[in-house]
Amino acid sequence: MATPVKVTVTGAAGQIGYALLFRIASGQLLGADVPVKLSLLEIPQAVKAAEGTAMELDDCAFPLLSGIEITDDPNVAFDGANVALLVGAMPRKAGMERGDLLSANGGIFKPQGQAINAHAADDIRVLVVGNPANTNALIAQQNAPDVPADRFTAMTRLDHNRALAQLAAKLQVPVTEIKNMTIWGNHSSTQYPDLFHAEVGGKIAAEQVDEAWYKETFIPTVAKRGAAIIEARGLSSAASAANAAIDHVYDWVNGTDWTSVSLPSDGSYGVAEGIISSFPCRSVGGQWEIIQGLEINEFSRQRIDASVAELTEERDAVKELGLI
Ligand code: NAX
Repeated sequence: MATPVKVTVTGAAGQIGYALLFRIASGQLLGADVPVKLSLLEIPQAVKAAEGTAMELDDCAFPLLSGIEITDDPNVAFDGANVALLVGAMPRKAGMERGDLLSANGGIFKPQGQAINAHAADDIRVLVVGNPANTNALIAQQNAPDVPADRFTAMTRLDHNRALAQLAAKLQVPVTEIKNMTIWGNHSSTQYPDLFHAEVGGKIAAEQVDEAWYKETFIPTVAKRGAAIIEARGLSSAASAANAAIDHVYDWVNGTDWTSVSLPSDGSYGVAEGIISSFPCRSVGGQWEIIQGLEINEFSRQRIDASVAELTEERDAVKELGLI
């Protein structure tokens, strides 16, 4: 058997962790022939619950699962890690200011970035799911100066998949008919799902829906889908978030022509260099590349700029807090 790939999952005892771990262990994250070793990182109070999940993983007798480690120490969890899924985060509580939220998450993502820097394998790939995902990814990345910056990504794949589903339902086509969907900006309500480059049956999507539906229904529905799920389910998205994390890493490792990924900006499309913002990306040879040369019309420009402005504010706030 090949050497197992070490996959570290933080927040392993949470809802997304529960939906994610079984799919990783069954081979859906990396491929049906890739053995995996799981490392579950939790806070001390949740280690016992993570142990319970590990018992269930054992009980599945997954052929590809070569071992499970459970710890509350990031230095152990990230030791030799090849893939890190940073899911555990501090949620916004009622009355919490943005500064408090960023500061609480800095207390999580700064030491995790440092532990990744000190202990992870040379080929480490990081996906941040825990919110505010883009800025949490920035904090971790800035605290891991020895790791190439482009190994740090944040998840906008759930937004991307939501956009595919909404458009497919509107046009009554299978999701497989839709190509070149893009989410730009922050994983927040300012995100911009772009239909000017998406194609349905080979034709531009924006030309197949009326403008009012696009601007007043589609964009807010995609951007506020997380809140709608909470309203309906009483809990935030978990299985769909886990599914998006699987899609993101699978495509990163195995290649894809076009998807949405939040990664450190190189200044493409006028997005401030260094912030972790969502772009249209392809994956080639295990590396993300921003798809270049797209024309950005005035409407898209305004939307992208608004979301990027939010990200630069968050970056400035975490800088002020001494987190980066
Ligand atoms: P849960 O509250 O069910 O689980 C979070 C887990 O993280 C808990 O078990 C907690 O003990 C653990 N944790 C907290 N601090 C930790 C630390 N320092 N080290 C290790 N573990 C730690 O939340 P869940 O529903 O699983 O959501 C997890 C995160 O995903 C949240 O921040 C949530 O906002 C975010 N989401 C991001 C999405 C995205 O598209 N990027 C969508 C889904 C989700 O809302």
